[in-house]
Amino acid sequence: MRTQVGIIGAGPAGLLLSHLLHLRGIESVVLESRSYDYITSRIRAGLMEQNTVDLLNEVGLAKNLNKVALPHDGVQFTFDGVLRRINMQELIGRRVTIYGQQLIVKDMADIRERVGGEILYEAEATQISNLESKPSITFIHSGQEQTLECDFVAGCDGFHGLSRPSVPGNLRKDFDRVYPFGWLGLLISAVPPSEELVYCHSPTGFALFSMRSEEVTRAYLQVRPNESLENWSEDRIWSELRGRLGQHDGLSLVEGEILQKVITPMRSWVSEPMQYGNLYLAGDSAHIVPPTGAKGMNLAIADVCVLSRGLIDFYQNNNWHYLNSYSETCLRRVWRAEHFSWWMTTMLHRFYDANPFDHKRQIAELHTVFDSDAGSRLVAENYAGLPLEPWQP
Ligand code: FAS
Ligand code: PHB
Repeated sequence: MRTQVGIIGAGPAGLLLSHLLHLRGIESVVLESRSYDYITSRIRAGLMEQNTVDLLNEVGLAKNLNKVALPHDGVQFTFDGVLRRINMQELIGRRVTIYGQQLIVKDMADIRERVGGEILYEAEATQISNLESKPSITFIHSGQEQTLECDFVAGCDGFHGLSRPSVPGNLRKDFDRVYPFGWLGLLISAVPPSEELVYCHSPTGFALFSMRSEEVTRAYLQVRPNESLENWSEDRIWSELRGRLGQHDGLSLVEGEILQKVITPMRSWVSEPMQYGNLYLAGDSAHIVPPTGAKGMNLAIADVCVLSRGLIDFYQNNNWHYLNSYSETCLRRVWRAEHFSWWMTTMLHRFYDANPFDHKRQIAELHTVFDSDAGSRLVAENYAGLPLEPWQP
């Protein structure tokens, strides 16, 4: 098999890149190790930045999103017995939108299929070769080992993929921060406590109340690291959700059936550089953020805009400039998102080894940020998202 751009991974990064290249007549093949049903039903990210939604509208990927997504002007925070709301629309003229990652993945996969895009499901890439000349990807599909020859490889295969390890270890620098807690993610058949997201700092730990629709709550509870689900009975879950939300006008916790519960660890991670030879890493293959800042999926989309512009400029104008500066361009925004995600995480979570001074200092930091317009504006600008690079030259 041969194509212009070999894309490993059909997550938000891989599928968006395949679509953008198609819009400018550039061929690609997407290799995805899982099935279509798996990737279009996996519950993961939920919040989109304004720039992400604008981009999806610009490139014809927002038809279903515009029908069912939930746009929010504001976001709420509870701490130290108070409830604070940041009105992003009023402060900076931008908002955020709730639209489950599995939905945008389905939208992109279906649109690619409709226009004849080549996505091979249950096709696991096992090796990338000749990265400094004409690369090839070896993969297993239908029990057969096959090879995809290409000009470029886009490593969109997430944190556990093989793209990042294909960058020689002596050329790669990894930056890592593991947090001393995880999140218990819950999908609950119940009306959310508020129409907007509520981030809660409490003496027994962090909680987040998001949603997937007006009748389905997506909630998260901070848990100890390496926690097991067996320790979280339904009674304990409801007791902690209620306790961490607290009593505030306008917020009411409605109980309902818990449809799913999963524990995920929390870490910050960046691997530099994000390119080697004709391999370009985009999304979780190059970086991970704690989900407190809701940056993971948005950052993957931001990387793809930079890579798409570089590839289009190469094929249309034989210009290498944007490809040569790909890693440097992406990392400026990646590190801003890493900082914001770290800041929101350390401000809002309880550190189990913190002493009384640390607890009081943390409360003071929350008041410093959320009692002031300047602090609220800073949170709003980063939460609603920084500008994206153009996706085409
Ligand atoms: P993805 O991981 O989405 O996609 C990579 C794809 O590559 C996968 O489909 C995988 O099957 C495939 N793949 C891997 N190895 C392969 C190989 N060898 N061959 C072929 N295919 C291969 N972000 C948020 O903003 N908010 C959240 O609440 C949130 N919750 C999350 C919960 C979980 C459990 C996880 C794991 C992540 C969560 N994230 C969240 C982060 C997540 O949304 C990512 O940022 C986003 O999926 C990144 O997209 P991609 O870079 O496309 O990687
Ligand atoms: C979600 O809806 O899954 C979500 C929203 C905001 C976050 C994390 C997760 O910060």
